[in-house]
Amino acid sequence: MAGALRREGPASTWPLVASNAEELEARLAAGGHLLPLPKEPAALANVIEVDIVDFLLARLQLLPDAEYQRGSERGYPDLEVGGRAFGGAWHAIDVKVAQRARRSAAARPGTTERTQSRITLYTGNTYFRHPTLHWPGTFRPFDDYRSHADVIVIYTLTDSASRVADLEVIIQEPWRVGSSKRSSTTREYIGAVDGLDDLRAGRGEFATAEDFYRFWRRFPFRTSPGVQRIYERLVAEQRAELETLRAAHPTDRAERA
Ligand SMILES: [Ca+2]
Repeated sequence: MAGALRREGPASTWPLVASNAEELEARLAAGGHLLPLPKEPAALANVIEVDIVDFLLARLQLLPDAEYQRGSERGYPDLEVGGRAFGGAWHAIDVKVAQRARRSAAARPGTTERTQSRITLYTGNTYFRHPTLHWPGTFRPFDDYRSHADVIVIYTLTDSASRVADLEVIIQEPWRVGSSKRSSTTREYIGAVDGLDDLRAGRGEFATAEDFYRFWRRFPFRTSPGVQRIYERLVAEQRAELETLRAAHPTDRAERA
């Protein structure tokens, strides 16, 4: 991902011939065809995330007996994988892109490198809070995943067209890098620890996954009327489904009674 393409450059020369990727980039830059990617962190993160999921999908295509699908823009997860290649169960993979904290001066020894802002692990008041419900924007209830993995991508913001330098990829289970702080003061987001060494080592604030889930499922997140309505609908649907199942298997109920 080298930049955004402008079809007519101020210094275009035609035909434009290149024999490899580096040459293509140099020619496009010389012709003024390359515009920088957005600098705004959420917009840039989105471009990088889409590119990384594309890369993972291309690799998954080569894997026999793998099933996979890309998640929706605002849903969870970004990608799910399953099939025999993954032991038959579904696994959630979410991509998080974060900028290295900017510095005004060179790093002093002993200073902790951080992300510019806290990575968001999950939205706290919907699919995460109610893990047995099939929430909109998700493929299945949260608890139906055998595992959750985050692909965390750290970059340094530059003035180049690609905007990105020193890309570092860290893979962690979300709870392992969980913090007890939110990643936004206005949205219902669960935040990760922000020290790069802690992210690399999986050194979050919780000793176990259970501790992480217990803390954040009790967290007094705000619930908007819209979210409350969806919750009530999903609970009603779940109840109706249960009753249909019971009606279809009356013996189960008799045995239990
Ligand atoms: Ca994501």
